Amino acid sequence: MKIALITGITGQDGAYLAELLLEKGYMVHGIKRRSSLFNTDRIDHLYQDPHEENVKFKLHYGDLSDSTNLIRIIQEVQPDEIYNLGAMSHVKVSFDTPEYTANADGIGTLRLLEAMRILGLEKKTKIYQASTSELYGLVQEVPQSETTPFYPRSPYAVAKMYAYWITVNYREAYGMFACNGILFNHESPLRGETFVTRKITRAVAKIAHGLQSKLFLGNLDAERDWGHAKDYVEAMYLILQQDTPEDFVIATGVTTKVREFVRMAFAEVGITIEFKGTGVDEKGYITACSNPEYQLEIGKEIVGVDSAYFRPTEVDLLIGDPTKSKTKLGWQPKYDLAALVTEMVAADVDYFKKENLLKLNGYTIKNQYE
Ligand code: NDP
Ligand code: GDR
Repeated sequence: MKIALITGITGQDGAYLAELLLEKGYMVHGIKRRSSLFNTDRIDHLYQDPHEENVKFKLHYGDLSDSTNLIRIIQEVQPDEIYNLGAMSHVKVSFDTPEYTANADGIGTLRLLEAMRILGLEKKTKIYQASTSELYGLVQEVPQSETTPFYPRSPYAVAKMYAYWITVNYREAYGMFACNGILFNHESPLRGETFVTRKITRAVAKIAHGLQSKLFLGNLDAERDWGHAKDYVEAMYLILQQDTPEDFVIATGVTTKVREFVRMAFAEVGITIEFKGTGVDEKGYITACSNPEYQLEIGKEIVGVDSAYFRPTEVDLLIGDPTKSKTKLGWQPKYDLAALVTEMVAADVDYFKKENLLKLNGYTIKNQYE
């Protein structure tokens, strides 16, 4: 039985990857951070009582900023494969917490690689580094491939650039099976609530049910190559199953503006919206609503721009070239953007239908922060 260790197991990708590896018969260990509230919502369905026999899923408290903790966990687990998904992963927040981001996202990767060397595992254990299309930053060429130069545009991307190169360096210096997956944006119903796609799909569901009046966003012109997280964790697994360690771009090859994602998401619940104005004065209005269940007034302004969501430096256009991953890994995504939007909106509509029932019956519902 193969043994995997996943950092960031409580995140979107960690949850899908853990599920995939368990299906493949792995023993899955994950590192979770101590938190004052439970932070395991996404993986609770995988929990196994440690008192039972043949437990295949185990969580360990830890943090990428704590070397001794990482060494101890890796020593205990003796993993065949490490998937380093843990990170402060929000680009905008990285401008607020740049030092912490560098520590967790940049040096955290070094700590794992060094732990493997200290424990003499550099020939036994393979490691996957969660690299990102944010490395491309300011557009140098499109579509972006494994050979496109990097130009990071945020503390997050700069930290991830260190992690990318230290992974390459340890592969070359010590012959380690260390690989970067350069993943373009990937989303799902498990996506964190403050990333733009999930923020939009939640707002669509809440506005439809009368739980929110307006959605405020930042740059509506940004273009992203959006895929489904479920497809992307398959690629992570495949990258570590190759004969030689290499870096791969994982993307759909299709790019879409944020504004178009908003339109598609509202269309899922029968709401047609039209945008008027430019920059911070741009607004989205309801022009039609085909769903009689929703009491929405035609002409109502439901989308606005708030400059608080602008980034000091933005990444305008991402579109990946997945040729290498398709030919070498045989990777093929199952979802397109339309299917992704349908699944995300349906999940949020289902959730907020229930929240609305609670509200109608006099219960208070949770505050939502964006
Ligand atoms: P999430 O933000 O959903 O999950 C991040 C995970 O990292 C969480 O489990 C979080 O724990 C954990 N974490 C945060 N800080 C630390 C720390 N200091 N030590 C240990 N663990 C920590 O991210 P995704 O699942 O979306 O992404 C997974 C990885 O892939 C990240 O590294 C991200 O940067 C990268 N990436 C993501 C892409 C995407 O589109 N989703 C694209 C390209 C790269 P907690 O739950 O406690 O917060
Ligand atoms: P990104 O994802 O920065 O690409 O990083 P995010 O969804 O945060 O932003 C995508 C684009 O949408 C624009 N935008 C907004 N973004 C947010 N979060 N909130 C808003 O209100 C809003 N309005 C417009 C942004 O400016 C941006 O251009 C994600 C993360 O998962 C990273 O960890 C990962 O490395 C990259 O994807 C690939």
